[in-house]
Amino acid sequence: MSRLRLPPLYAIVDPLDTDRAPTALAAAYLAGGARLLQLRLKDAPAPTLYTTALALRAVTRAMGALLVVNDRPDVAAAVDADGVHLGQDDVPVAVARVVLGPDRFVGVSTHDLDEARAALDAGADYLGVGPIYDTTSKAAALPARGLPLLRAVRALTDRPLVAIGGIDRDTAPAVRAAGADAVAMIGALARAADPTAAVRDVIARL
Ligand code: TZP
Ligand code: MG
Repeated sequence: MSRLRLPPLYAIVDPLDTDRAPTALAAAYLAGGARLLQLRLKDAPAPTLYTTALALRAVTRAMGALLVVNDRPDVAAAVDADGVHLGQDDVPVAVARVVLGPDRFVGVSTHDLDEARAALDAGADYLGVGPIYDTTSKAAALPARGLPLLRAVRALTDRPLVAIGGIDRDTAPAVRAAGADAVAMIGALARAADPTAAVRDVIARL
């Protein structure tokens, strides 16, 4: 695919322990100006993931926003998402490409320089880089890498980088300045008293 351009906020739709509905969070993020949503439902049965992804496809399309499905190329293809996000424990990039075809993008989570090099060699369209700061949003998250890892990966590639892990409205500008094309957030949005206002605020700072 031609070089991918990502909006500055990579808003991950994952309610964590908040009891908020994914569709409500998605609507709130879009209303605040988010133009890229990733659906991340780690514990949902496949039928729930699929129907939620379909609903998010409809609302993102209506707003001209990109939709990425976490973990599952099959679900991403089935709902005509724009891309998939793969972790180190998911299928290889080449397998996702077979499922998704040439026009959808594939992002890969990386946690050190070796993983970043491998993801680039495998042809990832963008790299996730983190955790930048400590986070409680991911089970068994690795220790925080800080901005040095982001700067080092930036020096390797001009492909888009998505920084993740403990980023909030206060730290987002520095993360961007260290080389991230986009900053990903889960908790800072899902736990906000007013998620729409939180998105608007972050985008204004970026
Ligand atoms: N991968 C690395 S850190 C992380 C993921 C999924 C969690 C990010 O969530 P938060 O709440 O923005 O720290
Ligand atoms: Mg995964």
